[in-house]
Amino acid sequence: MRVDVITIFPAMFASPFAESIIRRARDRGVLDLRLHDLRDYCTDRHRVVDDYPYGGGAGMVMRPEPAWRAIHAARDGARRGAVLLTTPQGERFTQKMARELAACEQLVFFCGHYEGVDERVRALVDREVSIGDYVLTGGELPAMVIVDAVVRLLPGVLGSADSLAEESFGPLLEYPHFTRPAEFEGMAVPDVLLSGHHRKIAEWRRCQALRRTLRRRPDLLAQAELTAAERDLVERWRTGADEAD
Ligand code: 9D3
Repeated sequence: MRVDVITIFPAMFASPFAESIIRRARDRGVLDLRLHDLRDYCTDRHRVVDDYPYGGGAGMVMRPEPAWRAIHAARDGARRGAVLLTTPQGERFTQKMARELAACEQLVFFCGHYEGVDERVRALVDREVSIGDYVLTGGELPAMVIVDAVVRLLPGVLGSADSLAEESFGPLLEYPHFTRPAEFEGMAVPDVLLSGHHRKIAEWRRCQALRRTLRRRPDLLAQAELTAAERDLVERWRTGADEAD
């Protein structure tokens, strides 16, 4: 996959894109990542990327000319792809969207800044994306988050153990994890995990996952495929006075 990022802060991407999974994807040639400094697409001497809003008001607007030139320079028409604008007005990013984007041959990110981008730039944009309802300082971190979520889905990026984990990614939260030592700061690992009884361990984990999901993310339980017995269990927890987890 080719990923182009258009930004006024290209240096922000150096470390996140040079470590861990993204680095491995680049080293293996699965990811061809290209950073574009928006200011390089200015034609004025001072490389100005923002201007005052027509109609007045607070804040600045990203000028259309450098944005337009940068997107045209980045987009490779021979590849099936999408131009994404990171903006608080965008559609909420989800794992489903990550899977859709992972099917593209190219993604071009235009990282929003200031109060926003001149509306006419949207003629070149396929999707506007937000990563959630909190206020960040710009669209760079959201672009990194999206690239991270998409690239790990590309074939050949994760090891086989991680890929298996991806396949089993369900609508439930994960069960609690433990490693050695069996007792730590007075806290013991649950006996069942030391028992070697695989069926009981699987049952315990499923039960813990259900319980956690009910307590922390009841919205997820609605979509989960549960057995009749599991539904009963959840119903008893819901109506009973169980300890929070
Ligand atoms: C005063 C109105 N604000 C809109 C909610 C202005 C504004 C705040 C923050 C305009 C831009 C920004 C910078 N944020 C992003 O560009 C951004 C973002 C975010 O702040 N949260 C979650 N996802 C994203 S994607 C881009």
